[in-house]
Amino acid sequence: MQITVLTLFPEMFAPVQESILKRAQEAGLLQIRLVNFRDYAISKHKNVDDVPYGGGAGMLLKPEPIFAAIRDLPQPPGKRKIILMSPQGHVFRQEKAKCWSDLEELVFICGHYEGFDERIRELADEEVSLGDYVLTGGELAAMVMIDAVARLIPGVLGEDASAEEDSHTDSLLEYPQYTRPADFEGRLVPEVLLSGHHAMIKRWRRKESLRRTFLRRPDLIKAVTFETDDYPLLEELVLEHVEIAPWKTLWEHLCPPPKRRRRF
Ligand code: 4H4
Repeated sequence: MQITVLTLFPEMFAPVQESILKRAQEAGLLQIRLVNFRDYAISKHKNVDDVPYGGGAGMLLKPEPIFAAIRDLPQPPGKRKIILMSPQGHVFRQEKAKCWSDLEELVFICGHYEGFDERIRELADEEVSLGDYVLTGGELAAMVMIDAVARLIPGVLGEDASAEEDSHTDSLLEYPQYTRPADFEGRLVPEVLLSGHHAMIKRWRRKESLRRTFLRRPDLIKAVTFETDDYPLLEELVLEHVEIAPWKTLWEHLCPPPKRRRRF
């Protein structure tokens, strides 16, 4: 995958040139190209921002340098999406990372200052926000998204690891995980994980994923597709946690109230 970032601060992207993403680039699984759109500024002083028409605080990124930088990109080998980083975009989630990980090229336009001239939005296929807050620039948000997407590219996490069972895969949080020692200051690893009984381990992990999701993120339950084998686990969990309200979420999800027929 080719990832291109339009930014005024290419030096900020050192973190995505290290560790797993560095190895992915060395293996040819990923290319990260940084384009400083100040290089495309047309004025003598290389201005990339200006005051807003109509007055108001702050500066806006001018359209010319960004349009010129996008037009100067080589034609993509295949599917490409241009992403505008902005707090006004839809919020980035794991399923978006999965969708993007199949693309040939992703282009991130990183805003700065108080935002963009509105005409810049015409360039973007999508406008995406890291979350419901305003940052000083889109660079940190772009790095987070690059990391979340790149780790889903086959081969990037290496032979052993897999993104298949990550949290937010099928909307469930991941089950608790343990490694050696089996007894750490009296804190024991659950016996089932030491049993070698793969079916029981799988059952325990699914139940703990369900438990953790209900307790921490009942808002995710509505997106869960329950399997037949989940129902006995859910019964056990309800009996183990009679005090928690999210079961209402569950019942509404499993047995939605009948749609009221409109009489008039
Ligand atoms: C861009 C501020 C656009 C306001 C910016 C607007 C985020 C975010 C972010 C610096 C820049 C801010 N980028 N996710 N959250 N006027 N970027 O806060 O369009 O609202 O990605 S505006």
